[in-house]
Amino acid sequence: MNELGRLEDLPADYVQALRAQNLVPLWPSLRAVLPPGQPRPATRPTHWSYAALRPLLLQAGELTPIERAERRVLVLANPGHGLEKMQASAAMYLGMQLLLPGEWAPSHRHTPNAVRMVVEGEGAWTNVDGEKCPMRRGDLILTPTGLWHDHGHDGDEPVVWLDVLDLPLVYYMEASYHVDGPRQAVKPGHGERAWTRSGVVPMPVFQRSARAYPMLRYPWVEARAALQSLAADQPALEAVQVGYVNPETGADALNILGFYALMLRPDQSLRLPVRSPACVFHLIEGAAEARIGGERFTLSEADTCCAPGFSAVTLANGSSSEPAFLFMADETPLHRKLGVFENRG
Ligand code: 1HN
Repeated sequence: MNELGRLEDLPADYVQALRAQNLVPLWPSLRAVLPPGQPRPATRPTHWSYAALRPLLLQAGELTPIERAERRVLVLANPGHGLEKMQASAAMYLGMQLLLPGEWAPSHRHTPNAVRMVVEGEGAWTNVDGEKCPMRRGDLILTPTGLWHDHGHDGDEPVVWLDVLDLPLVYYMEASYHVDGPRQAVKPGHGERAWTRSGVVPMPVFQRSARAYPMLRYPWVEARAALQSLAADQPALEAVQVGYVNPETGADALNILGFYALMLRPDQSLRLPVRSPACVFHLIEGAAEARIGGERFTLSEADTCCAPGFSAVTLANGSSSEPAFLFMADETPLHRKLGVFENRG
């Protein structure tokens, strides 16, 4: 591979003449935008400890009333992108959101897609498109692009959840905006209970649902039971993993990011394939260790970490008696749609 000419090799007045015409020579930057063999991600393997962030999030509850925050969130920012960019990876945003008893986070809708993974507390709900979704630990709740949503809390303890959004991508595309709206009424007649049995879908008078996002809440009790059934049914199966899908189409639950739950058997160590999308791991239950590239993170419950694309990842259960359960989010649907998805095994 030839060494390419540098900007400093060019006469300063020539570079100035180019700049005056809004022109830039490609060759000094060609290797940076097309590195050899594989990308050089800005995303760094990063670990966010829940024990460390929880008191800071509760402190935000004292410092900033919900009316002054709209959404009271501490963003899990990847230092590789610069903290102010609020990115976990190229396409993923992560935040821990706190709602206190009696609080209400007002109704709005926006172009980025969001999901909530509930971390702790009872009594909160989110209303998405008129569906009042109870928020319980481990539940995954979709807030697809364009749907109205607000959050309320009828319980008596703080509720915390992890938000995952495709905000960095949608913002980069200059397609990110929001609209405020009035409090949304609860519409009767739809809810995840109609879709919780795999293989059968609601079909009133021979019609399938026409809704783009028929199922908004994926209860943890169901996903956890599915993982345990899968593990029991296939004792030799290494990757005990389920994906969150649209139950009408079988496609990914959302268009841009993918969501999965994984069970590690006691003492299990699982090497994941090296793939192009970045991936986020959040420990719902148990104890685990994540080895990402050369880094090693010990995950306690509610801890979150991220792996850049093209990195080697091994997940290990830290317990010899109990399974560990992880929630994962990644950029696979985006990479597949763009035709840049790679699995290098
Ligand atoms: C948002 O609307 C929520 O509705 C949470 O709870 C986090 C981060 C960036 C932009 C919009 C919410 C968000 C967000």
